[in-house]
Amino acid sequence: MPATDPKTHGPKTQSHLDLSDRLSAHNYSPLPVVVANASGAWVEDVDGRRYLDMLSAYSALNFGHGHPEIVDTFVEQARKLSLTSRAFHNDQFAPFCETITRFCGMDRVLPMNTGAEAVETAIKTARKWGYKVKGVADGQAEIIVCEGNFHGRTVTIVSFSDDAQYRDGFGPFTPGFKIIPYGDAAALEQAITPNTVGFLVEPIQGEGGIVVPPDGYLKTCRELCTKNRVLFMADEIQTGLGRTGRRFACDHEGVQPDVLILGKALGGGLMPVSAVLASDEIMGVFHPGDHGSTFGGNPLACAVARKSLEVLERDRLAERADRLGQRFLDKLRGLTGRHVSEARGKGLLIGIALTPEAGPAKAWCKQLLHEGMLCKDTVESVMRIAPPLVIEEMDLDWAFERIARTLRGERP
Ligand code: IF1
Repeated sequence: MPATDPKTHGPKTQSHLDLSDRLSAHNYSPLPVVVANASGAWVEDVDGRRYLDMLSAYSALNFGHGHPEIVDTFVEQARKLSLTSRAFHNDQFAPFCETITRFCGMDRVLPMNTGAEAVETAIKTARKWGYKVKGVADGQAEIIVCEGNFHGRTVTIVSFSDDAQYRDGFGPFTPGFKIIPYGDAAALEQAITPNTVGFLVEPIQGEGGIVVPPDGYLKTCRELCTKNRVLFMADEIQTGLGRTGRRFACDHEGVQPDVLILGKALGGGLMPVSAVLASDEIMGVFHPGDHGSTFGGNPLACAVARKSLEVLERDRLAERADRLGQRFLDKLRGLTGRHVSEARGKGLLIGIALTPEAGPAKAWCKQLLHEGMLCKDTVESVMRIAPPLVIEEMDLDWAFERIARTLRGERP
């Protein structure tokens, strides 16, 4: 039970904390703020206190809270038609497929809902392609993944996590995965065997601590995959859709994946929408009944995702993330010293790595909550900064002032 802190806890906040503590599973330990409404980059809690959202639901809110046009699309579509299941066609599905395949430069899309489902779909795609097209012997397919990966929470996905907590108590696990160091293309070359069907990678590791791999890494991995007939599978669930200052983080190196995995912001901040995209040859392995989802490709999701992609392109949000992110990162780099060892990232996906003297990042995030800013620790010693891409430049300046003042002060 978190202690009452009148500095952060208004009276209504405390009763929400008490009730959820008593009635919900304790699989999270959120900062003590209870958000009640929001607009753009700002949120308000149940006691009327305002905070700048510098996490944006881990990039799911690239468009900010309550983007007016996306909300209009959502409400209009909800009134017209929300769900058919894939037993029938719906009139939003084909236009969605057209928009997203064009946007991604891919032949075909397979829509799902959450990120983990899309990753599972990509794994199934690679395995089936391995058996049916590459000719791997039944049951022998291998997929290579990286140390420090985060791809979701299903049993199969935690099977190849190297974070002990994500796995503890959840076995037996799914076999068929090989873990290699992140950022090391030579390790990929060594790990590939004739049974390797795919290489699954985050172009920048999010949960790993905003880890940017060395320049040229993705390009070299892409070449190794092509040479060895291994599918290059990019998990752009967090890094995609403008977040890193490009359409996709792979664009920084001109890399086109074989299998592209999207989620989070694809739902416009309103609902879970995810998707896997690939070529005719690869997606062609799926036949009716092989795979699916009750809600995948529903008309509400299709309308919202399509509008979100339109807004992203029209409002040039990737360029905006590039410009605002570079400026913000430059300023953060000026804080390097007693408490900050490094500021890193691309676009508006930024990590502030703290020194041992600074202690745990979570305490600093709590301190910034007092200052009216929402952000989140990742790994023990890194603060994650990922505001909505629509954030105003003056709001970023406001955030920088608070971050600078806090990190120059005493350890909380
Ligand atoms: C939570 C992290 C971020 C992801 C990548 C797949 C998924 C995620 C690259 C699964 C999800 C989440 C889940 C969220 C916290 C958040 C997170 F800290 F856990 F690692 F963003 F960095 N691939 N990331 O980042 O997508 O099934 O959740 O829709 O609370 O677990 P999902």
